Amino acid sequence: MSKIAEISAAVENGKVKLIEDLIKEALAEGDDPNAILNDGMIAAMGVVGAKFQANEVFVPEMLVAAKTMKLGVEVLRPNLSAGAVGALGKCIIGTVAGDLHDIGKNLVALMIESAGFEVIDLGVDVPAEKFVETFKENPDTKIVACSALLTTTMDSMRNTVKALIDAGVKNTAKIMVGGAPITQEFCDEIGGDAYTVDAGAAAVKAVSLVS
Ligand code: B1M
Repeated sequence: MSKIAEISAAVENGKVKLIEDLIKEALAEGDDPNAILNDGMIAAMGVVGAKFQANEVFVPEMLVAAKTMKLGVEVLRPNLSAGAVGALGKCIIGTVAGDLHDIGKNLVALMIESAGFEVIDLGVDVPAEKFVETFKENPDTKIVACSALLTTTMDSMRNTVKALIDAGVKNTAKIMVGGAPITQEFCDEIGGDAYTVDAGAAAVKAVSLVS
């Protein structure tokens, strides 16, 4: 089994104690950090999701897989970051109200930070008012980024974008949206400035929006 396959299996099976060593070994053997992230860890979370849908695993297994993935991302973090932090301005990011998923949001935050932004991470389950309040406290913000992972929190994203637009955010900043159930059509419908499918694309888009 390749090291990346071992990493994938460790995330899928929630082997928190193994993940740090496995990633360090993979890096030492010359595996590409992006391949470790995408083909190893993110792919494993997809398998966990499919198994959850098929009632083969349940919330506790999803949680332990998520914990393993988060630790893995922390170990990989120095190998993924590159840019001069903060040079492109501020980006406020959060997972919208009612939604507790933060792995994808954390990856977007990491990539956007690596691209050169100062990231203000509001965490998960963030009320629309909190996004607006933080923007008012940081009027020099260039990007506000909202993540949602549940079809049931898409409405929450709609409310958040509306609150941001009503507060005049679009006069000086751009609103980015993303997450598994979000589409370009939905972004257009709710008035977002940009939708991207993954963290890498989000960082590229964020840079182009301020350039
Ligand atoms: Co939940 N969960 N979960 N879960 N969970 C999903 C999302 C689900 C698809 C699983 C499934 O049924 N197959 C399903 C949603 C179904 C739907 O709405 N259509 C689901 C469900 C139902 C639930 C609960 C309701 C389960 C329950 O309690 N019965 C519950 C809801 C809790 C809540 O939020 N209120 C729940 C809970 C949880 C845990 C807490 C146990 C845990 C989250 C832990 C954590 O995040 N700290 C969890 C997990 C781990 C998952 C899966 C298995 C993995 C999510 C993940 O981290 N993926 C997930 C299944 C799946 O995704 N296949 C699932 C890896 C991550 C890198 O991908 O987050 O998609 P993702 O991020 C991507 C892109 O979406 C994008 O970039 C990232 C990649 O680069 N992206 C953006 C994300 N945000 C972006 C923002 C952008 C741009 C791109 O611009 C701003």
